[in-house]
Amino acid sequence: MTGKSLWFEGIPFPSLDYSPELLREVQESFLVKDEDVLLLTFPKSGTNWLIETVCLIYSKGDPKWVQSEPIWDRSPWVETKVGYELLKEKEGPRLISSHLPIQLFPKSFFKSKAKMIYLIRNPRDVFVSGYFFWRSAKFVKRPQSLEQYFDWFVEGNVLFGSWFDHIRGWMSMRDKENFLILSYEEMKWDTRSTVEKICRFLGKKLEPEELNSVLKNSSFQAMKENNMSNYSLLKGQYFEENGQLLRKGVAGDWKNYFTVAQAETFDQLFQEKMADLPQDLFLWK
Ligand code: PPS
Repeated sequence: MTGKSLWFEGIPFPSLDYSPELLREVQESFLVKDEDVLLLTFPKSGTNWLIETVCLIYSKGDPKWVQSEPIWDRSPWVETKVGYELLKEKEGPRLISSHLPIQLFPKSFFKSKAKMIYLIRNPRDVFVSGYFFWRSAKFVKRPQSLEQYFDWFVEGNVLFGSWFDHIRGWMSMRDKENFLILSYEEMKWDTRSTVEKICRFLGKKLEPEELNSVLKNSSFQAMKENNMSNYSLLKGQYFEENGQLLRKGVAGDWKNYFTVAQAETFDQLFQEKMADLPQDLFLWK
């Protein structure tokens, strides 16, 4: 059975583990603490890679933690019922994941000193990754074809809303010192430097062998083989057997799927919606 979306404030959410009451409570009442670290993305931007990397930085490259606790418990999703309950109970500095657009994010964050990392990915690759992922999910309205999903995506009628609005909203934070913007593409092209950048931002110092271990254990292959990180534990209840979180893990896969007409439509839309933002935010160009 495939699910329907849950609509809240004009944004579609997954139907399972989300509710309008909870989304309102998260926004109004969830208390972000100064020592929390928040990992923010539009879905399919490389969130789990970022989470795994940060967990490994916290454990100084020791893979025990990432190999023994599911990724959604290590850095719970604040907007889900399960994640919200877990976070309220957690002591000490917390890692918190979220796909929420800025206007629905916990208000307390904006008065806190908590650090946030926002990861951007080429929306064309976000689109392709999402298409294949949601086709195997049981809790969303599934796209029937790439063409159909393309129309949904450009209209912003996909989970967590318009990619363009999500980015624009969060980019308003870009000059704040507790806000770090990274891109999936820079993580791919120079993973080591990106991990070093994250360490500097979080005030963490790693020895060279610890850094090597972070890189090794957060690699695509290591994550694909790690049952605590590859979502295989969710197969059956949430996903079909063929569902894969770690599908290809490359930059530029959209070129294998877009028609010339779709590429032109997308370029034009991007130009219309994003021209006034600094273009060096978009490293895939
Ligand atoms: S979700 O469901 O929104 O949380 O998905 P998310 O984790 O944001 O994005 C999934 C895509 O990230 C890729 N991925 C990686 N790429 C490179 N290296 C590593 N270690 C890695 N881990 C996850 C994953 O393969 C998805 O991209 P696609 O293009 O579908 O392969």
